[in-house]
Amino acid sequence: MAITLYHHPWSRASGVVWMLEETGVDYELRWVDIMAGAHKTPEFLKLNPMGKLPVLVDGAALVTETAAIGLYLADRYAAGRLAPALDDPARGTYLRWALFSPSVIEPAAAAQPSGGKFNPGAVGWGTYEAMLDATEAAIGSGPYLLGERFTMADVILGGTLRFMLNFKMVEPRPAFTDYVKRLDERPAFQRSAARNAAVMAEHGLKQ
Ligand SMILES: N[C@@H](CCC(=O)N[C@@H](CS)C(=O)NCC(=O)O)C(=O)O
Repeated sequence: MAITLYHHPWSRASGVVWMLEETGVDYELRWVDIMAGAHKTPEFLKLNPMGKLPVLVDGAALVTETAAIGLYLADRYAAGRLAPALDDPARGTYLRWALFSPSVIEPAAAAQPSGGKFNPGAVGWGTYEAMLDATEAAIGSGPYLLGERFTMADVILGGTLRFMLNFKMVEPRPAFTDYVKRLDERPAFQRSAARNAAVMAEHGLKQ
């Protein structure tokens, strides 16, 4: 049975298409018309009580939260390739940066416009500047977060950075733009972009 991704191309589900393409599994996209509120219906709320995309269903497994979906796919279908093995010391670095994305990069960037009124010692994301510096240090000289080795952590963190650079939510440091440019060249990313574009065209959405 194919994996089903509840999808809208303007949502984080578009990044999950990249995860699926990197993983190399069969999948189908289920259109969720978020502009018409289809993600707030009782049926959808049974899948994700947050009323948010993405949602991935794989047989009896139901996964929400973009980073969790990436980690699930890599462990389940690409262990040792997109996810370091359980006994590989690189797994610590892998998990660290995969989870840094939703727990530090996203909230720090979202909190920034409010003028940093939070106590950096109490909130998990510290400060916007510390987040930028730590992200830059994680990328280092690259090409990927684990050096020469590309993993799902790059899809998770790189996907967040791409989105935030596009919407000017993080400053365009050369380390960030060069890293995202490298990721954009990956054939799996290009296939995902084409698939998302095809859904947009099918539903008459602006690219
Ligand atoms: N923490 C969630 C966030 C999901 C999320 O905010 N999804 C947005 C689209 S990118 C959404 O469905 N928004 C519609 C809404 O909240 O009404 C994740 O990482 O997957």
